Amino acid sequence: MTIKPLIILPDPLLRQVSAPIERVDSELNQLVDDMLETMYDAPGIGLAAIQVGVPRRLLVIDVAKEGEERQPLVFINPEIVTSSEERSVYEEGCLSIPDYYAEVERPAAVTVKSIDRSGKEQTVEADGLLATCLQHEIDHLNGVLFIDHISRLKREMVIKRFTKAARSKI
Ligand code: GNR
Ligand code: NI
Repeated sequence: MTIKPLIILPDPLLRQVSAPIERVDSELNQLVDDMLETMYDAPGIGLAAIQVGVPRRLLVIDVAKEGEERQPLVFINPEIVTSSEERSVYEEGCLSIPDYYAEVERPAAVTVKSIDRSGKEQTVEADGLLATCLQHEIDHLNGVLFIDHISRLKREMVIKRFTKAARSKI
């Protein structure tokens, strides 16, 4: 298992649309293990493959509370099949936009169809933090970031700040 470096805003990779996974094999499961280790190390409650530079439709999530047993979830080629009319607001953050947080409104509950790490189809009905996290991660697979759901002024300020920071690191 390896902790992989995280892709940070404004890296254009974060805007790439990830491609479907064609084979669930041991190589893919190696990537899943690396992503879980990277997520736990960060620490974060979710991670999309593109955040470690791999443009494939794969994400991992663990929304277990601190001190509770780990509950790693793996979603391959996930699709939202239903979204609730009800909305909920969470303060979101993103490992690719470190130390920036903002409230985002999304459907309060979603049903997500995907493949698990053994290659089996799974359907997960999620609400609460898991529903928000699933939508945040599936957005990543489509090149969408949580700052795309806030005001344009705030978004442009964040992008400007990270662009300046990246420039000063070269
Ligand atoms: O660690 C994370 N926390 C979080 C909090 C609220 C809503 C979404 C998230 S996902 C984020 C990790 C991440 O960037 N995943 O892409
Ligand atoms: Ni994120």
